[in-house]
Amino acid sequence: GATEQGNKAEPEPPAPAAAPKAPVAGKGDKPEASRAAVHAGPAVRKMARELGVDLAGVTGTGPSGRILKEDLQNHVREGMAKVASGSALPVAPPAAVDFSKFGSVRVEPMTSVQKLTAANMHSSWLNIPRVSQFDEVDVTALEKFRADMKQEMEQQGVKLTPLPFLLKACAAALQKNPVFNASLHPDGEHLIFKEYVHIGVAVDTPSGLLVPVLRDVDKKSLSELAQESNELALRAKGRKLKREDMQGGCFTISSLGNIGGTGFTPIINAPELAILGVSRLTVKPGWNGKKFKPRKMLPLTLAYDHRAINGAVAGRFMHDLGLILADVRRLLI
Ligand code: CAO
Repeated sequence: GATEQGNKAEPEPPAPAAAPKAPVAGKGDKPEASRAAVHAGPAVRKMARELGVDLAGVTGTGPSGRILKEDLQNHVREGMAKVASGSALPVAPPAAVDFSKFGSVRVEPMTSVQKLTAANMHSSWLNIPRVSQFDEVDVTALEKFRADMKQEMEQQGVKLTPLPFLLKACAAALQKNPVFNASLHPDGEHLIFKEYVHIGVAVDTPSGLLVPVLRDVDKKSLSELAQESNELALRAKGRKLKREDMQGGCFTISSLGNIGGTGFTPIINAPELAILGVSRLTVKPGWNGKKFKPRKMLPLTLAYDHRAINGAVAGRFMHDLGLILADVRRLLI
């Protein structure tokens, strides 16, 4: 799933001077590993012990993710509010198991990106009633056109992958089905429709998953989008993205097409309402009424927030997307 948005491309916090020890069983209280991995001063640790709070579950807002007294207070306050409203859910705790009893282990700190992704994915998973819808789109003609254009684009230094076509097709489907380009209002009584079409793309980087956002996708050409997505993916991989580069998305595309798999169910990048998962295209026999012909089929998953989007609209979104990807000349109309 995707992602963390608005994450600062700040340098990773330095590794602790002494490598955290492997968990030691039988000490009675919280696991050694979670104590060693958290970044907090002695006063905050003391307060957490008194309150019985595991600091591993507290999000730090101080420099390099350091947990401040206020963070601990907010954590307790939020917990109390959840209990009071009856919405407290059992959380999947970090395992308090001494794995070293079973074989050698290595404990490594998570990067700031990984920690943010973990928090955002958990929150999205717990809070959003998500539906995932699957389809397969015939992209034979698109792939032929892409192959024809590839060399010409390469001469301009641009690698033409299926991504810009997906971006453009999503932008058109978002405009045709505006509820997909909206967010729920915090008052729970309104929808906020966006009149711009900015689309995030999940990029796998050594420090974790980053989601740079391409702006005004509806107004850009395929070659502009190809160039921009090449450049953003490179900057993401080199940790050169700025905070603004990852903000303002209306929708996200998560493509595992170059890696493999027949399908997956991505997690919504809230406050967006939907995400498109793209898997690897395969050649399949397609019946043309007389005989079977080889067709290039692209598997897609559309995951959406059922609080705001109904199945019928999602069906129409997928249908619109399929029409464009099957015949990209529709983008000219
Ligand atoms: N099916 C088959 N091949 C595909 C494909 C698909 N759906 N999508 C891309 N490819 C091909 C490309 O065409 C290219 O091959 P050619 O050079 O022969 O044309 C090759 O795969 C490499 O593509 P790429 O990865 O360099 O470029 P991209 O534009 O497809 O993707 C990006 C860019 C940033 C999406 C990708 O690099 C990436 O990081 N993917 C992982 C994202 C991720 O982790 N998502 C999971 C989130 S959920 O946890």
